[in-house]
Amino acid sequence: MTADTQDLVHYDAVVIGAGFAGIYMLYKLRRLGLSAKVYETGDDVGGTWYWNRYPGARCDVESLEYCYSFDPELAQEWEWTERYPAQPEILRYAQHVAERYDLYQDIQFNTKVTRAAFDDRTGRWLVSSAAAIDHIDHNHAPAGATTDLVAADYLICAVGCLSSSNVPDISGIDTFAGEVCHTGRYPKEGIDFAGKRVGVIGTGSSGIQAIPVIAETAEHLTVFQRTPQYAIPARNHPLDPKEQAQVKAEYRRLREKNKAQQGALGARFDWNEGSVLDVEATEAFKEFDARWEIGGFAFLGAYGDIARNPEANHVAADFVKAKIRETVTDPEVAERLIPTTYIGCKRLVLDTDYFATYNRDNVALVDISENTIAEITSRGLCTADGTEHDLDVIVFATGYDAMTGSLLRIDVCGRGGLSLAEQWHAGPRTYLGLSVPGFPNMFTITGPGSPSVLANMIVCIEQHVDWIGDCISYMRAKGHRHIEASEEAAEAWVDHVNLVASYTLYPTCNSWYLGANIPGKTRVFMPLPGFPPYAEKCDQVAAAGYEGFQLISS
Ligand code: N01
Repeated sequence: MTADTQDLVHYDAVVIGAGFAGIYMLYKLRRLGLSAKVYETGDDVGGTWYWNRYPGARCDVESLEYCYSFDPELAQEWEWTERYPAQPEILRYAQHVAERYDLYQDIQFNTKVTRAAFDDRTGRWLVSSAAAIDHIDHNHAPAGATTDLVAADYLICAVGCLSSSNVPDISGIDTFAGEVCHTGRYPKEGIDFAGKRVGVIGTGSSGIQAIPVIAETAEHLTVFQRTPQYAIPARNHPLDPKEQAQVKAEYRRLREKNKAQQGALGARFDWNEGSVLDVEATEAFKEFDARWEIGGFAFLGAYGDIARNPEANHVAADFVKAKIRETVTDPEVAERLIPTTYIGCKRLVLDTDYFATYNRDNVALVDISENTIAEITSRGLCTADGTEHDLDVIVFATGYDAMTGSLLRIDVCGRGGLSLAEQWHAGPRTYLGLSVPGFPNMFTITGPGSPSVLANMIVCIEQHVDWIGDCISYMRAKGHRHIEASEEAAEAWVDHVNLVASYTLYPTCNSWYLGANIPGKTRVFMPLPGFPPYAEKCDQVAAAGYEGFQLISS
């Protein structure tokens, strides 16, 4: 970057992304009296909940827990309508927050940050941005279309863990005559499936939510499944105002209790510590049945060793397999839907009528685990055995280049021109998931190495934003100009994350937690299991004068 940086507009902080992390960060920076600019690719706030407009999109964390807690008045005034919030309601909530705290004025929409480089000469970040183009894979900004260059003391990446959509490179995709979309980049105007032959590729959380809804209107739906998934009924329902009032009467206590849970959620359910192996199978099945009726992640709280012990995991998995066989009337289809991985090893999915959807006459399941998709033609999709599936619409529910994709698609360069891609060539290396060695004054909200996707994202976001805010205040009070994680601290942190993960069954399957869904991506377990010890560690680091960081005053 050769611009004369003295002439550039300067902000104390630039924030990338106006999702839940970005807008709370902006609020926090304002409260600290700092100038800030937020860049956002979409044309409104909401982040992942702005883009994920696919039919059936709904959060798998309960509404009363999937919201901010930083302002008790906000928490009391917002009324949720359902147990689990649907995408439009979450988006309205994000918009409400942005309006309530007058945040819109500092957010530049329809703008993609293309490059962020630390300028060794001035000790500031130089941030380039361009007009965003709307495209199925719009993570790629148009080359050379830089429209804006600003300078900032702090670069705060609030880019989201699941924002960089993964569209598989299937030959012929551009020749398809029908409509194509990705669930994470779903068109605002929606898609009318009535009278159409629809193909859905992918059976993760997004596919499993979309499939039953699309099946209701499509003439025919073909589901292309590479790996079967475990799903537990969500048991969504309208929220009883009395129940909501009761929860809100003790809201602070509930939110604090949540923070003491491993996943920072579900404080209203019992999370048993006991082993499923200490009880008779009939008793275990009774407990699982009760939790199946409650719905949601309460299922995983039945016993403490499901996520850790293979034998214990089998008991829980067998229960769900029995439910699938009970629900799906065609035994051959049921067997194709039975997962072979450990339950919970990939993120457990909460569903509404997913397995029952395969009993409909207009729904077919195609196993593409071995008979892979060979090509997409103008008429549809062709599998390796030569079978042609004629389609009018193809929905990619193929997930994300998770946790690192959104950051690496920006050309981020630290001290001495070190690129983030180089720094992370063997997998993401952060200290606390908050900071990267070689990248002074850059913070990553819910970055790799923090609990993030293994916990309630909103709780994780608030904890990170509060920590970053405190850190900046500390630096200003002490006259420090730069903060940077040390190589040793990051090294030790990556080892710690891997060690903690190794006590669980998470690393045993090909999940996006490991980057296994993206061809060529280095396989490293990225999130850290366990919110409470993590938050405690962050507090300890701060209390010890930001141990593991180098603080530089000039
Ligand atoms: O993505 P996924 P998602 N050819 O990666 C398949 C959160 N979320 O968007 O398992 C064929 O889970 C892939 O197959 P396989 C939540 O954290 C939350 O569904 O890799 N198939 C898989 O079946 C979730 O975990 C909510 O073998 C291909 C599917 O596509 C995360 O987002 C709702 C393929 C992708 O599943 C991601 O969920 C939605 C290929 N080349 C999402 N590539 C809620 O809150 C991938 N697949 C409820």
